[in-house]
Amino acid sequence: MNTKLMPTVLITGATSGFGLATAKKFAQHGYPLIITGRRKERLQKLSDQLSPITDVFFYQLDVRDSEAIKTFTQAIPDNFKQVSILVNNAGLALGTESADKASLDDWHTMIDTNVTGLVNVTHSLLPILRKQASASIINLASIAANWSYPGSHVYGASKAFVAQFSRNLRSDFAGTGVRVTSLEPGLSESEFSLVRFKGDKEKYQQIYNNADALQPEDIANIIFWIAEQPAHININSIEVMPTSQAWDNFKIIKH
Ligand code: NDP
Ligand code: 8X3
Repeated sequence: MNTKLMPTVLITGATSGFGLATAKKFAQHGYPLIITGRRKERLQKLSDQLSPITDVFFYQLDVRDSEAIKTFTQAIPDNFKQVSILVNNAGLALGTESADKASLDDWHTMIDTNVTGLVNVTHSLLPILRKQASASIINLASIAANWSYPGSHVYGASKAFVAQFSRNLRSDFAGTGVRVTSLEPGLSESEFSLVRFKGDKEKYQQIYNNADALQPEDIANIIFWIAEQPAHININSIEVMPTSQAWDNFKIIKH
């Protein structure tokens, strides 16, 4: 197929959940893809699956490693160099204990991945994105960026960084071809909670059981819709929840 005129989409964390569904969505519409993540065998499998319908370049990448990201950016083959859509999706939450019981290592891992990792990738890709007539950066924040809940501490704070970083990038690039969106989903069914509960399948299943949670394909559709808007439209932010979820009442602890 002739993909010359299609902008390349770069997705971080394409081995699971939102990233995987987003890769499939853009592939169905013929966009050339760069898919990244730490689990190489999953990248290989996805690449094999999508290569019959679009051009795919996969690269094993840990977003926390700024040197590896520089090497990666230089390794992008010429026919994928016109990256116009960056989906900064790689991220994770670890633990739901209250702050005093949380692990400092977990806090560092969330900050290193959700904050430093996203910044690493963005900084490395900006020179390419700025060269495009029109480009989109779609950052995965969360409802946890906007609303607090017990056990969210560093996770929610890391996503608040993503939301504010997105607004600040908007300020820098207003009037240029670069658009920026903060996407802020609520409860969504993916490996996210399996990672958060450190492999505890029972807790993982309890979260999603009978919850009618958002599905990765729902988020992929929204990401695709954002990217497909005409160049003069910037979707600044979208907060999206399953119908089954709403803001909690402000609780009062009576003595
Ligand atoms: P998944 O756990 O299913 O997917 C997370 C992806 O991030 C995986 O592909 C994983 O790949 C990748 N990833 C994690 N750490 C790293 C790293 N250090 N370097 C590179 N890639 C990494 O979760 P979701 O799809 O649900 O989550 C995607 C994003 O959406 C995250 O940023 C999450 O915080 C956010 N989000 C999720 C919500 C939910 O309820 N599910 C709601 C709101 C936001 P690999 O392990 O192969 O590296
Ligand atoms: C994930 C959504 O509500 O688990 O970002 O924090 S929530």
